[in-house]
Amino acid sequence: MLEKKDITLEKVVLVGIITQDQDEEQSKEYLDELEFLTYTAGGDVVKRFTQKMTMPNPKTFIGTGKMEEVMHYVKEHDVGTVIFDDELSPAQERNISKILNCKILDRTNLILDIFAQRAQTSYARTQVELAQCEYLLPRLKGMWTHLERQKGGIGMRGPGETEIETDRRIVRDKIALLKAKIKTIDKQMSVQRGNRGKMVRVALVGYTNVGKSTLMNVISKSEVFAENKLFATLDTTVRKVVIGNLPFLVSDTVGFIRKLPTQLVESFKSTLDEVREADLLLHVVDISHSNFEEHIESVNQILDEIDSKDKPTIMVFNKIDAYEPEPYDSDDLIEERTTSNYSIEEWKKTWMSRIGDNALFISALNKENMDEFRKRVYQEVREIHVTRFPYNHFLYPDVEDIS
Ligand SMILES: Nc1nc2c(ncn2[C@@H]2O[C@H](COP(=O)(O)OP(=O)(O)OP(=O)(O)O)[C@@H](O)[C@H]2O)c(=O)[nH]1
Ligand SMILES: [Mg+2]
Repeated sequence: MLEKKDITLEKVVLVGIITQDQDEEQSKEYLDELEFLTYTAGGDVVKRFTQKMTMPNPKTFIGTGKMEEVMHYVKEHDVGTVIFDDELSPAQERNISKILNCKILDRTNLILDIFAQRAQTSYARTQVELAQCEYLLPRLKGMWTHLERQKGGIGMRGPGETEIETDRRIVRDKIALLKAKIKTIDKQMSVQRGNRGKMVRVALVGYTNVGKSTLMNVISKSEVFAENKLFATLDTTVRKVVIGNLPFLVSDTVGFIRKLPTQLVESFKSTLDEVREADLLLHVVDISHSNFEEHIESVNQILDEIDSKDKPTIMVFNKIDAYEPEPYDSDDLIEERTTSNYSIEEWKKTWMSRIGDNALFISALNKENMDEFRKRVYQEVREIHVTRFPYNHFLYPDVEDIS
């Protein structure tokens, strides 16, 4: 059912709004991320439109005048897809689609599409398909029916294509079927997880593209796929890692993102079981990203949603090699110095100082500070390990003595 094919770059226009709780700078960062998502999905952003408004227009999301501007641009430049940064209601989507006469997607849609492209195993594909069906269900009526659906491309993968004209009931049946299929696989997976015995389980979590898979490869000498695109990893990989004689399991799993569609969190619940059942979380952060604090916040929110926010956690600030504070002119009396001008040393004195030795600063790419990382993880894992196997405590030396 899911299509997986390479598509040529299609022309895309992005639309976002600037509101009271989302100022211009934030809006720009969100659109930057949306552009990265679009690129990951195989699109080429040719223009962005933003509008300041107190609240979105219930009919067309942005105002009528702005919409006309977008319409002219789309016509003139032969744009195939317009992507909105926020979730559109089914009615908004219909209205806008009529005015612009091209494919209309929102952030959720785009993320679902990327997941559909990237799902490798039958399990991941089933989960994505379920999320797509759940997203589609309330939107079935009259969605894009006036458009040619044969074109394919971004947002056209998945159940929408064939079932659009048919009954909602068919989609509902399909949802039931997919859920049953997932349940069966879940059972097998939970048995597998059970077979791993009492070994300590560590999970890498974090925003997408922060370097989780790269770190996994460094510590486990495995070959997990890592690349500079969002959601490179969808399926969970579990590897045995040994530090100073002490074996434990590390899992690398799907990255999180701001406004991760709830349908996806729902259907990826079992993938996320790996996180839920972990003894220790390594929360990886890309400190070179200007928005990393917000990323931490989004990740914490999702951890909360899957009941995992109170687990022992080590914060791993990665990509220190790429961190560059914005230059600050100390003679400048107007512009105040902000956190964007901080060096890493200064950052360490902020809220980060409160996490104490549960904050590590590394570069997985250049293997910087990996010794410190290994030692800290060893210490933590050992502490959990000896509670389970008290009789072989002596096997594991103090952290100072491991090589
Ligand atoms: N400069 C720098 N780049 C890094 C570092 N670690 C990872 N990267 C790069 O960041 C990009 C993303 O790395 P991944 O390991 O795929 O990130 P991920 O967190 O697994 O991403 P998803 O699976 O997509 O969620 C790749 O291009 C890596 O080469 C680092 O320490 N420094
Ligand atoms: Mg990855």
